[in-house]
Amino acid sequence: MTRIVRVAAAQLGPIARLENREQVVTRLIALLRQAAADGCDLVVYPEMALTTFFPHWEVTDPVELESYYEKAMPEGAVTRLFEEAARLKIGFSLGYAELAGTADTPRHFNSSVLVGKDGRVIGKYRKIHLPGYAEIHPEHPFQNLEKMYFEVGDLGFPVFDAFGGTLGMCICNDRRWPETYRLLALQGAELITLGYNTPLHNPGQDTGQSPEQRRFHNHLCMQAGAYQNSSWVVGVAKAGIEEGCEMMAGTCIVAPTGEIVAETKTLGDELAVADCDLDACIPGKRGEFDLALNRRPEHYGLLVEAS
Ligand code: ING
Repeated sequence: MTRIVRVAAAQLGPIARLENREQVVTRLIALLRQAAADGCDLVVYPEMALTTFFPHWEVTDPVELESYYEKAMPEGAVTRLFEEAARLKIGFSLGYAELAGTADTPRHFNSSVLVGKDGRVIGKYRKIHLPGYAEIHPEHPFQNLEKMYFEVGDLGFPVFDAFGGTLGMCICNDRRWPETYRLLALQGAELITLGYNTPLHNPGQDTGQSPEQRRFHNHLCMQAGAYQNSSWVVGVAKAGIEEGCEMMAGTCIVAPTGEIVAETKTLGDELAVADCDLDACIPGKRGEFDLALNRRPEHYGLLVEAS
């Protein structure tokens, strides 16, 4: 019996700074209903899919800053998304800014949850590779202050038994690091969901790459990760001009062969859908990339790491 998961990569256009949760959730539910009509099992939303990407500027008002974080998942208007998903019997992954810890010691993470067809949270991931910097660069047209607004994730790279297979999550900059995919693949990951908010121009870490090179690198890192770990990769953008910052699209679904099998065409709210046969991972996992048989960390010399 094949293990096919019909996946919708649910790209979002810009989320304005003043767009409230009700308005955003209405957009997410519209995509959810479209995916359900297409017979999808799983919808993958972008990184920070509930708010504007506020690390792009210094937020001086503490009340505004606090408003961007979810104190529970779900809470408030977001509950409506969970209820509709359960009604439609469709699962989803959702990126959001998480407030954790206690009132005395609050903690802030760039997180994502995986939710089953029953509307219950299966698992959570907290972004480990935070790009950008922790201090303001006034000379930049916009910032990337993720190191100021978030802690490094403390949950590792967990995998979850769900949708008939083994799934993992990562977030945005994580996709540029081969360790991300390998650590998930070493635990058997067959489908990796990730969302991203990626400017076409990234000051501070800008190495003068052209927009074309940034778009190329976006697909390169996901296709390589999928191929080298024989896993499906679903990469979903928040795209368009968000509060003056031009964000790339490039939303795509990548097969375990590294080939892109579906991608979006616009910069707005749009689905890219594909049937992801989890058994398509097997030839690679039992052949070229049989990690137990062919990978040799004990012979890598001084660079050998724990994993
Ligand atoms: N954004 C970007 C990303 O990794 C970036 C930061 C942009 C890094 C361009 C390098 C080049 O896609 C987030 N949110 O991680």
